[in-house]
This record gives sequence, C-alpha cells and structure tokens, in this order.
Amino acid sequence: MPVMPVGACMIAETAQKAGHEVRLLDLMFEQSPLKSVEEALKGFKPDVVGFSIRNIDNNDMQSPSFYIRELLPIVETVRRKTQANIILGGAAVSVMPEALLRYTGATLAVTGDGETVFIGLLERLSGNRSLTDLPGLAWMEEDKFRSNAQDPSTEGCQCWCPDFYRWIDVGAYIKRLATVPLQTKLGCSFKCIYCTYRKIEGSKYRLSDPQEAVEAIIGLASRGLRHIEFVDNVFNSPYDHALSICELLAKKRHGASLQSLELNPLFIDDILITAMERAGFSGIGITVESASEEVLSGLGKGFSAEHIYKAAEVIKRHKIPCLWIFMTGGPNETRETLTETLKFAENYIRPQDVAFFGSGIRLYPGTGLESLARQQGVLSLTPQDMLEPVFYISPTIEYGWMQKMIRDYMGRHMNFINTDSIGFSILLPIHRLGHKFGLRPPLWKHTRFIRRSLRFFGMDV
Ligand code: B12
Ligand code: SF4
Repeated sequence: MPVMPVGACMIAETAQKAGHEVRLLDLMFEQSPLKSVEEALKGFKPDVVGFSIRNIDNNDMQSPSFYIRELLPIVETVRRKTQANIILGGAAVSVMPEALLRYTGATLAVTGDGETVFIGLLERLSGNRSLTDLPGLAWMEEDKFRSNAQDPSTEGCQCWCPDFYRWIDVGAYIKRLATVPLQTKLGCSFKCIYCTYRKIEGSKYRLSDPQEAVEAIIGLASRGLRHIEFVDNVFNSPYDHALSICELLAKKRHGASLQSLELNPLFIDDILITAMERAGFSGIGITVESASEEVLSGLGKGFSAEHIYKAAEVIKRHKIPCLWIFMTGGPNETRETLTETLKFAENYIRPQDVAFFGSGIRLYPGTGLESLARQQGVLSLTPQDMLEPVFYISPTIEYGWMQKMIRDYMGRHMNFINTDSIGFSILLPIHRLGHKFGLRPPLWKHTRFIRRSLRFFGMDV
C-alpha cells in the first residue's frame, strides 16, 4: 500500500506559510523518477532541495529491498542540475542520520520535528547566519559527523493535516486503497529494545488536544478523505488521551472510517474498544510481537503474556476486525516459545481476524538490540554499515525451522500471513481492482478471501 507522504506535505505547507516559494515533487508513482526530477528543475532554480525519505528498506529479512540505493542517482541529478543546498529529512533520516549523510553526500540533515527545524534552517540560510547551533540539525564536517540534538520535550504536538490536494495526486493514492495518515501525539515512553521510534519522536509523550484531532477528522472527511489511519507510535497509550478522542468522535457525525494498527495490549479493555467502535473504527491492529513470557521480556515490551490473553478475550466480545502483529526470532526465542505463540494465534485469534508473522528483527544502531547482538557475537558490522538491512535472529532458534513452522500454520489457517504475503507483487493490482469493485481500506480484513482466491489460482502466499 502506498503511504501518503504526510511529512513531506507538512514541511511544504509550513514553508509556504512562512513565505517561501515551494514546489513538491512526489515520486511515488513516477515511472522514471530521474526524468521527472530533471523536468521539474527546468526553469525553476531552487535555493534548497529537501528530500523526504521515509523508508530505508522494506524490513523483510526473507526478501530485503534497500530503497536508499534508488535515492542516490536522484540526489546526484539534483546536485548536477542545481546549486541548491541539499537537505535530507524524514523518518529514515532520524533513524540513521550519519549513515544517510555519508551515503548521499548531502549537505545537511534534519532530525526530529521537521517542520520547526526546517523553517529555522531556511531563515538562517536566507540570512546567511550560522547553522551549527540550530537544534535538530546534523551535518558532516571534514568527514566528522556533527549534530545538535533537539530537545523534543520543548515542542508541543499539534494535530493538523496538510492540504493533501494542494501537494499530491490524492486520487492516485485513494485508488490504491491508501489510508490518510493523522498523528494525535508524539513520543513513546516504552523501552522496547529494538525500537527506533523514540529516536524519531522522543521518549516523552507530547499530546495534542483531543478536540483538535476530532476537528482534523471532520475536516478530512468533509473533503472526501474518509479512510483515516492514526499513525501514532501507540494509539492507546496514554489510555485517557485515546479514550477522550474516541468519546468526542462518537458524539459527531463525521462519516470517517478509522483505523489504527498500533495498539498496545496493555491498554485494551471493553471500555476503550466500545468507544473505538462507537467512534467509527473499522479495524484495529494489536502489536503483541509474541505470546511467550520469555520473548516479551527479552524484547523489553513492558507487558506480559497475561495481557495478551486478556486482550484476546476482550476482542472476542466485540465485532471490530482485528489484525494481530507478531515479530518472531527475538531474544530468547526457541522452538518452544515460537510454538507457544503460534498456538496462541490458533486458539485465541478469531478466524475472521488476521495474524501477521514477521521473522527476524531489523537491527538499528543505538538500540539495546544492537548491543545484545554484539554481545552474542551475531553482529560485527559498524553502525554505518547497518544502513543496508541487517536482521537479528536469536541464536537460540534456527531461521529455517522457524519459517517452516510459520508456513505450516499458514497452510492450516487462511487468516495467517507473513512477510511474503504482504510483499507479494500481485497485491498492488489487487488493491486497484478491489477499489474498482467497491472495496475500501483496510484490505487486510479480506485476507481469508484473498488467500483462498489466490490459492485457487495456484498462488500460495
Ligand atoms: C504509522 C507508520 C506506518 C503505517 C502508515 C500508515 C499510513 N497511512 O501512513 C503502516 C503500518 C502502513 C506502515 C508501513 C510501513 N512502514 Co512504517 N511507520 C509508521 C510510523 C509509526 C509513523 C509514520 C508517520 O506517519 N509519522 C507521522 C509523520 C507526520 O511524520 P514523518 O513522515 O516522519 O514526517 C516528519 C519528519 O520525518 C520530518 N520530515 C518528513 N519529510 C521531511 C522532508 C524534509 C526536507 C525535512 C526537512 C523534514 C521532513 O518532518 C515531519 C514532521 O515532523 C513510523 C515510525 C515513526 N514514529 O516515525 C514507521 C516507519 C516510518 N515505518 C517504517 C517501515 C520500515 C515501514 C514498512 C516498510 C514496514 C513493512 N515491512 O511493511 C512499511 C512501508 C509502507 C510504505 N508504503 O511506505 C520505518 C522506516 C525506516 C526503515 N527502517 O526503513 C519506520 C521509521 C519505523 C521504524 N522501523 O523505525 N508504517
Ligand atoms: S511501544 Fe512501540 S513505539 Fe514504543 S518503544 Fe515499544 S515498539 Fe517502540
């Protein structure tokens, strides 16, 4: 599913509001990105070219795709055609700023809350002022990486949406069943050992006003953008914030269909799920990762297997479709713990719901998992060499056996999927065809039907 470039649109809109002349080139559907860039630069001489880089790779250990390789010729084209300062931004850059600066040879990188930093940067560039004390900026100086940390706790969180129609071809996304991203908070206070999200948004919650979130949803729906997805790191933490948003939404006739794939089992109860149903949620995702106590504690999830079983009981009492997300091969994973997780999925997940199994965990520099992998002797790459995808599998389990077990369960349960399923090339035409025939997001609700139909045509994914 193509993801609408909300960050890029926010940056463009903020810069325009600050009085700059801005153009946004969305390369998502361009057949020939280099030509499109050259075309866009004809007769336009920008002082600054910002790149919004969302994904480093596809996070898929089985069939890894390293997207940054495709970025390089684009950056080179811009460098060849303009004198502009090249600025990198986006989630990928906050995750690995040094590696990306080195890889692309770009002048500067913006980390953290892009809109604030970028406007400050433009002001300084136009006034020829020094950049080196601007919080949130990173750059290379004589082959040394320099950065000014931004203190995320000093910035608030506003829940706002850019005017997508102004910046991108919205129809092209909608036709491919994309959802419209909306963020109601920043930060996460959990400490999962593999996670980079705190690096992007900080470890302290910054909450938007729930009323603002409701107004944003009403505004989007009134402009035909009805399939809205909350892109918070965790939607239901803090619990009261999520509950307030849902309760306020339930009182309004907004016409939107809502989704969040980032629910923490620790905060799932009947009150919240009822409120979500009343608010207009058409699907939810619970990121449980594992149903084994040992693995959950190895991952530092901050909840226990008991919470997962309780969450499953709650879900059973409701109608809302649910996607359960698992991450296998983490610290302490063994044949027994994986079997425990698969048995949980078999016995506790309703057949109409979906279970997704990822295998292996993407390793990022600066995480607890990186240190653990080094201690266990399974990682020897330097942090900069970790830009190309590298994954962790616990030495206590064999990858091949794990894959086979998951596939065995998938053979028995048509509502189970793995990374091969979501990376399957035929999914793209299915999205478009589905939309033509009136299907609306989320597509995962139709997993059983899709898998059965594909199997009928000899494609077992
Ligand atoms: C929600 C989410 C999803 C949802 C998206 C739903 C939707 N409709 O948008 C779903 C579940 C579908 C998803 C899927 C995937 N995701 Co995801 N996702 C996120 C998450 C949690 C939030 C993204 C978001 O929308 N943030 C809100 C917006 C406003 O922020 P933003 O885009 O980052 O923009 C801000 C800054 O980055 C900056 N900025 C952005 N552009 C620019 C440009 C310039 C010039 C400047 C200066 C600044 C700047 O300013 C903006 C405002 O502050 C992030 C983690 C995170 N906390 O960021 C991961 C994250 C982006 N995802 C990631 C990945 C890997 C994926 C998948 C590949 C996973 C998979 N195997 O399927 C897919 C790819 C989907 C796709 N087509 O791109 C990675 C990307 C890094 C990496 N390892 O490659 C992240 C960072 C998580 C991680 N592992 O660290 N994702
Ligand atoms: S709860 Fe989610 S966002 Fe927070 S640290 Fe854990 S994995 Fe990261």
